[in-house]
Amino acid sequence: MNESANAIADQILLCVNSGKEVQVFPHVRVDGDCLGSSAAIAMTLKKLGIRAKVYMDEPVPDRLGFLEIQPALFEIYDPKKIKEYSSVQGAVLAVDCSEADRMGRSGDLFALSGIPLVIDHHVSSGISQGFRYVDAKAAAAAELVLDVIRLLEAKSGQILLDADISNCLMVGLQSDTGRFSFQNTTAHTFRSAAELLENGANVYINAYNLFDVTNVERMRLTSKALSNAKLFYGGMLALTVVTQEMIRECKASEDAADGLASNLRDIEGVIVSFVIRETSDGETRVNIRSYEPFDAAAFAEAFGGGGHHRAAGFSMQNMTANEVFKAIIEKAGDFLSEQD
Ligand SMILES: [Mn+2]
Repeated sequence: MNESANAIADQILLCVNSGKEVQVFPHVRVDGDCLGSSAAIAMTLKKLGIRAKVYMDEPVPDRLGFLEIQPALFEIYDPKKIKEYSSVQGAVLAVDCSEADRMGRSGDLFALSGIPLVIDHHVSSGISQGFRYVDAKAAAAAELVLDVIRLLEAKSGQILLDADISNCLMVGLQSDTGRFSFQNTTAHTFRSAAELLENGANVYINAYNLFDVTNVERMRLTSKALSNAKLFYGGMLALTVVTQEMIRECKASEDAADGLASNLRDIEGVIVSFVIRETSDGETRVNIRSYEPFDAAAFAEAFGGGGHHRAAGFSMQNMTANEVFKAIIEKAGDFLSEQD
């Protein structure tokens, strides 16, 4: 087992009976992996008699509501309460992200600690402060959290993994592996999944809620965006734009365009797909999906974003969707020609 995983477990155990809180930080715009993994570790800590809370930038999105995690486990970060939060701070733990600037406003609270703990699987060039259990080969942060939970069990002599915790981690695995079908899925992923199944996780209900359930509004938005999609570079690049007007016309929710980039990447011959989306707060957000050898993370980094080799994204504050469109097409030319 990795030395930093060991150190993280030790740091966490220092908080037992200390009255201090382990503060868990997912990234902004939570997904199934970061929410499931954050909730799982917080629930585990409570079983150890440690105060623990997940500091969220925004409430749990509707599409992940099926997890039915106890609301008391979450704190919607309020910048005015930072003194109160910091007075109980025992340890800070970033989950599925490595740095304060991925956390939104709650990053200020995370940054107060001199020894941050990190459990992450993103390609990251970040700082080396604190204890970092980072493995870019792990399919999901949930795999790494499971490792840490097993260490906590060994060190405390308690059985901690239960059905609820297992299911939260399973949601992480299923989300980040596209129900065990992406290239990141390894034998270790399946071993972790088997362990979680044995402990009461429910793959079937999760899969329905994560991947299958939809609504008419979302269907309409998806079909509109897909029919507007354009192909470039001899069909290697697919791109579509989702405007606020389209979202309004379809009466769809803000996150209804999630998953579109994967649909576009499925077109035969496409090696990279982009979905450019106008958000209600005036940003332009881009989701990227790719096939080998196109490095989506490197592409996103060129625009100040990041992610994984096959799935990444970035946001632009002062550019319209159209301007971002043009910038992407131009930049992609360099990327695609390098790969010949
Ligand atoms: Mn993840």
